[in-house]
Amino acid sequence: MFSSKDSFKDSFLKRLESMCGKGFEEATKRDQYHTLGNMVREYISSKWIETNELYRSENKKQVYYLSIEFLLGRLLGQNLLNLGIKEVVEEGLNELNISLKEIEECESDPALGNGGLGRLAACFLDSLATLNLPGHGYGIRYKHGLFDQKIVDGYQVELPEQWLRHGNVWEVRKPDEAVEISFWGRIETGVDDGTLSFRHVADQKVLAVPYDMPVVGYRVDTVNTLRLWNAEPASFGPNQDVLSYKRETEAITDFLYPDDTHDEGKILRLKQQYFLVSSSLQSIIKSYKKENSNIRDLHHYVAIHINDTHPAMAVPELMRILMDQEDLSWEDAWHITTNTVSYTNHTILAEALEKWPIYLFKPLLPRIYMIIEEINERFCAELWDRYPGEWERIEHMAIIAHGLVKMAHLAIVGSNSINGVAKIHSDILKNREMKSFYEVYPTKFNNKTNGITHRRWLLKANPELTSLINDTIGEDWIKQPEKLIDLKRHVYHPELKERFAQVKRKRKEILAKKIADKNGIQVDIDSIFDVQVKRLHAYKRQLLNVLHIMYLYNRLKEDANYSIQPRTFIFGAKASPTYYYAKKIIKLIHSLAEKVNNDPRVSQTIKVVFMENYRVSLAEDIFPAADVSEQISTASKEASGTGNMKFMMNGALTVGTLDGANIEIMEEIGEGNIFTFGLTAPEVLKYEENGRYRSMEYYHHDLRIRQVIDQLTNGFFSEDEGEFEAIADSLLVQNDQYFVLRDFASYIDIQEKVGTAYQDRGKWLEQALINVAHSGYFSSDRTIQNYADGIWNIESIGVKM
Ligand code: GL7
Repeated sequence: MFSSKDSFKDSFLKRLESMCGKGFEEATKRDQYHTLGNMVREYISSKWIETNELYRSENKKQVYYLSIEFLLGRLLGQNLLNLGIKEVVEEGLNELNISLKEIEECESDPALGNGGLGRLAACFLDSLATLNLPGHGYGIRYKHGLFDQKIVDGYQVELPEQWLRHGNVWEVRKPDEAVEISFWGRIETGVDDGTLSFRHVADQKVLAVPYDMPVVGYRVDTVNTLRLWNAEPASFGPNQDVLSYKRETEAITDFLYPDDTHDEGKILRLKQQYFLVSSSLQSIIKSYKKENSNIRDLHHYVAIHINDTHPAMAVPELMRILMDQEDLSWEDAWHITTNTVSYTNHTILAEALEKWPIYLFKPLLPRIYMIIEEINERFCAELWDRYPGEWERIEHMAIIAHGLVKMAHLAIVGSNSINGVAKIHSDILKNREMKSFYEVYPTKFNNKTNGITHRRWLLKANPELTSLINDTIGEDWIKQPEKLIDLKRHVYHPELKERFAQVKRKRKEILAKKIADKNGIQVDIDSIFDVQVKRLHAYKRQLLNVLHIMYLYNRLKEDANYSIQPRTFIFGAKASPTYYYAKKIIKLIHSLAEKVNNDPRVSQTIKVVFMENYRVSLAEDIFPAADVSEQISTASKEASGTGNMKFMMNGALTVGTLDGANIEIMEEIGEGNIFTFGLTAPEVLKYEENGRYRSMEYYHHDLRIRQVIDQLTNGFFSEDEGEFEAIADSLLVQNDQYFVLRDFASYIDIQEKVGTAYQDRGKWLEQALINVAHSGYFSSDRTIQNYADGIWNIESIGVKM
């Protein structure tokens, strides 16, 4: 049906009629979307079946990537591109007077993740399939993904997201592969044939029903699987409160927790975690046993990766299955478990390290708790042998202590590999945060610097730049992104620079139109598009960006001769609904935008735009249009960042601290092609240790700082002078935890350099192209190959149709 545009048109029209029961004329855009989506799904299915059969027959090692989030973004466009049928479809639709782009916009943007961590998981799936690696995702089919953000009078309001409202063409429900999960109840211990046995009784059962989604590799026949679990009632008993049981079970998969990096200490979250882990492991073991008779070989055929600590219960759950169901001894089960499980740490923020109170954990998951206790006792005994008498050290490293279960400790002790997500982050793990564990397990720790899929963030998001690259260096880079470096030989060619400038301009126009439509703000295409898009968090320091804009406003107001390169400051960010400070920052950006954009003179030089409801599909419009990428977290706090890579790949120059992957970006492109500023990580960590930082001194000694901070509370922005008091307090009363004032002067300086640099157009374009040329290293294909070789020990399996 996709072999030529005529046969496509034919099938499309027939299918539209049979599916929607309407003629072509009456069909809506959504009908067209559903028709096309179904055709593509059907086209995928033969490859999907073939891939699964091949994996079964080859019986080689496979990896299962467990993640509480997969931030997929829309799939139609990406699938068409990966399948190599986008052109046929687009041309066929054009002849029917239908725009593919408009059809694509009918697809909801599945937001089953909060930010970087969830999006990383989605990029990894794309790379696994493209590299023909046998690797599958396991996650949760949240009925409501991350909330939709509405801005009302400058305030964020959250609305439930409804991605499933019109169905999901990509998923296949597999009720026959449902499994049961047990919560609550108690454990009865008995003796069977002389060995201890454990029976979970009086438990509440929940049914986990899988919905499988195909993960299509780019121009290969591999189609892997993303399995998302849905919670349903298992069975109804005679004396049961049917309604409350139904409500309680379904609640498990109703909502994605809208917290980014914070650990949400809710029992429902704990239920979600065990639900994901238990259903996934049961399903993995079932399919393993179909092909393999000896459970003792599991780790030779199966790798289980836990994405952060949310699925850390994979360790005790695998132990439970191996001991209670497969009758293995503790020692054998432990050997298999620790050789199967590997773990990625994504943050060192203390508030994000999950710790569960025993009083919640133990009643909900009695058998899992027992097993964790035993793991803990054995681990502490080993520590005692190694460090006799060092109680404090052992208490500090224990998995259970002070009434809490520490999930990171469980993950470290129970897995064979622990990796950070950028060099600096992995070093901080080894030398500081997890130092004591690194001493005990030096060989387990390693680094895997994050990556992004260039297929979404360049090919799909920026077809204009893609064509330009193809015209310049051919198409090999698409399969081998490191070959983007070939572009470097050409960056001084005036013609390439000119064409790149045109591409950028076109993409700025597209974004400017969106801004005009949505925000009613006219922005200047010739201004620098200076962008900060990411979750709203104190450590990411949107506030530093805001204070700089306030400073510019003041200068422009006070000095009629002050002249700078015009700039459009663009923000996009969701704040966790309960994060008071973050929501105030959103309000502050809006108040600032109001002031700046409505000032007849200042607005000719600078503008401020907040783009509502930042999400994957909006990001695809923003990255290609950016000139400047703001990566200004307090050094040591952003584990890696991945937005930084997406900007770079689209030819934006970075203004950044020496944090996370910014450092590796600088190493790749050279110090002359990035604008770095601010404290380094060792400097921040030293301040934190010695407690010598006094933000008040900066307030008193720097007039620019004093002016902007005073403006937060003197009625400059708002009749309600208390509106931004919490922000001012964070900087002064609470001594500025994230060193905003400490880095302020250096940020102002570097921003001035950015403005000047932009005026040397030729050089700027070269630098932008150098960024693109070096971005191949940050393809998630490189990252995934590193995981495959260094952690999972899996090989690619060529799928031949
Ligand atoms: C994060 C980190 O904050 C971010 O720096 C990193 O790029 C990402 C993927 O590794 O993981 N950790 C985390 O808890 N969230 C992230 O985005 C939510």
